[in-house]
Amino acid sequence: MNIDLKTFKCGYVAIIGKPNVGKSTLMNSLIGEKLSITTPKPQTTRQSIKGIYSDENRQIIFVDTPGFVEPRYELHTRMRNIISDSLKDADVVMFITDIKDFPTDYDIEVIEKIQNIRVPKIAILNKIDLAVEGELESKKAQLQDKFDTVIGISALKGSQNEKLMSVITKLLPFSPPFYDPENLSDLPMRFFVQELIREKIFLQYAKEIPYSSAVLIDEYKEEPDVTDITATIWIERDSQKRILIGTGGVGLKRIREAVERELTRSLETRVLLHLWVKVKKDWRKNDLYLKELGF
Ligand SMILES: Nc1nc2c(ncn2[C@@H]2O[C@H](COP(=O)(O)OP(=O)(O)OP(=O)(O)O)[C@@H](O)[C@H]2O)c(=O)[nH]1
Ligand SMILES: [Mg+2]
Repeated sequence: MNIDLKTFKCGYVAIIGKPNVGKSTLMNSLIGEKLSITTPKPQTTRQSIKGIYSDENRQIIFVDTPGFVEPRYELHTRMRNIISDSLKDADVVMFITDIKDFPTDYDIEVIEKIQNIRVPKIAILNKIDLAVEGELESKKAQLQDKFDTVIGISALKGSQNEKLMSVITKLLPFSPPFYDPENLSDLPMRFFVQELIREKIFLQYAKEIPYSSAVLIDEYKEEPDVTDITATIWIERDSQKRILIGTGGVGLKRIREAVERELTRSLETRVLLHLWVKVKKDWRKNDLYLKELGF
């Protein structure tokens, strides 16, 4: 790729907002790859996930964050710290809200929190595919004075992607690229596998099981004709372990097959996944366990 360093732009864009508003969906849509898992349940994302977009004029490093949550567990406190850290490094802040729910108490809290951060801010009213006539204009008006730009989009449909990318580019500083333009992320493949397993748990189980689960990859072996992966799902209680595994192991088998199918497609090689379920009692409240699980 030929780049002109005099005009090249590069910077970090922090994506923040309440759980379930579509932050991860938007990042994936702008990058054109599924980097961050998305599910209909709130609090899907737990760590900050970088997605890197590069072309000959710019490199935009999106930082997808967990949604703001009321800290009920030590895990939530860490999720909050992740959001604060991503704001410290940001060149542009992109606040996302669900047009149908705006303004929630969370929205107001987040907007207040970012008011004094001295970088350009974009407000995004997402899910306009669900909005009624006139809703976009009236809600835009409520955000106009607090943000540099307010824009309505549907992250799911990718409407306005080009417009949004050009708004972001205008706000970015001139700088050479930070990452190799070939890279889409700075995270290793085993992280994405771990997240994919979590996504299937979120999609397959109701209530507490998804929130009580964490995944660690124990072994990742790439052989010429097969990628062989062993992972453990850590869960908080014995009763949950039984539900997760299911009668005769059907629950676990469904997760395994869904992950194998998706990975085989994206890695273009045969993938074998070996899954274990083990209990770490109340890991979300336990400092040591949280460290072991990578938080
Ligand atoms: N109708 C509609 N649904 C959307 C749109 N964008 C996202 N969604 C859905 O909203 C749900 C949540 O999306 P996510 O991208 O996981 O939300 P998030 O903000 O990353 O959530 P957390 O990671 O929990 O903070 C998913 O079911 C998405 O498919 C949109 O533009 N329109
Ligand atoms: Mg997310």
